[in-house]
Amino acid sequence: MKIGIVLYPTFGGSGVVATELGKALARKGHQIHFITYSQPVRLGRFQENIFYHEVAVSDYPLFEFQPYETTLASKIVDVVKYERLDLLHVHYAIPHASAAYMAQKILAEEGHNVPFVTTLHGTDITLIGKDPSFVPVVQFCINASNAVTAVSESLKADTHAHFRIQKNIQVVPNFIQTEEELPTPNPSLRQAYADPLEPILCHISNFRKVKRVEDVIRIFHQVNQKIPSKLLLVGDGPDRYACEQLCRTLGLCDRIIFLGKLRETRQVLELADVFILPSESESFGLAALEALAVGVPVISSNTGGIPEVNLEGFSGFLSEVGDIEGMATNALRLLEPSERLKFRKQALEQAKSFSIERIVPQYEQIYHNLIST
Ligand code: GMT
Repeated sequence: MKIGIVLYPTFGGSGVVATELGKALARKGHQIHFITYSQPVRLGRFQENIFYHEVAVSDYPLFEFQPYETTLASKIVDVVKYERLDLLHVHYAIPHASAAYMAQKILAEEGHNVPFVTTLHGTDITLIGKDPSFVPVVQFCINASNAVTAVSESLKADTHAHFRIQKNIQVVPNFIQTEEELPTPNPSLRQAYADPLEPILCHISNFRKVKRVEDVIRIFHQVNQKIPSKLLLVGDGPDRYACEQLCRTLGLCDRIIFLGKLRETRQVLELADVFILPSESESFGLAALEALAVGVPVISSNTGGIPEVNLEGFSGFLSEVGDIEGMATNALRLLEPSERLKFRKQALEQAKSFSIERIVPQYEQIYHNLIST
């Protein structure tokens, strides 16, 4: 099939999932056309069957706000028409579903029929989407999509709670490449960040309020008082400054390492003993799944779709949002020498239920159903 994937090219989970999906489909022989405003961070190396179409927004002084959605819709029309795409798969409803809808109508006028699948990722529904200034368009576009998927049962339920949806929403969870065996961390890299007996805790996010990164630091503070450890923080965003301040206040500057944004996180995750995800809201928690896939158990909140990914007492532990004490106690449980290997193996086992081989065919089936009707 020839598939157009519309996505955010950034470090956010929706862009990562869309890019990894496109790469996996390309390996299976489909022709993939990524459409977005800059090169997706996970696109990486040159790969057969992959094409990237950049949406360049002109900077006209007349516009106080440049009309990205209009430019995107025009680009989609162009790519569908000249690359003869069979279908579109848009990731994140705003504004990708409405741009796809507009493109579909324009193409229909010219005799091209192109169905589009909308995948809901989370903040497009739970944070931004339900903002009254977006509701009519988001609701309309979800219903107008030819197929709709959500990345967790929790997100599906949230979508029904916030919008009047007539369309069937199919849950297709996010996925990950898993290996048979647990990886061995690169010893010289580990040595660069921690002494041999010091555990490494890790957190990866966009440092937005919803991620509660200050909780990560407070949890780490308690763990570090019992077992001297290191904390690796990956990512950047609005709360980074406050987090750096908190490290200074708690006297943890020599224990916490801010690595900033990284295109590939696997090598860092491989160094970790525990991953912390205390989010306020999370439709899925892709970062937690990426940790599990390298055998790193997860300490998380029990919000949104996280319990579908992190299984209590198996791949890690879950607590109420804001329960710093509980999360610190659970992290210490995972660091017990007698527990470590068991949880590492269970983490990997849990990740395998989201393996790329299991999930990608579910999207292919949706595509087949659409183009054969
Ligand atoms: O994590 C974020 O805030 C970024 C956001 C995005 O749209 O890229 O992530 C959402 O989609 C990811 C991929 O499906 C999910 O794993 C995240 O849980 C979800 N984020 C939230 O719901 C806050």
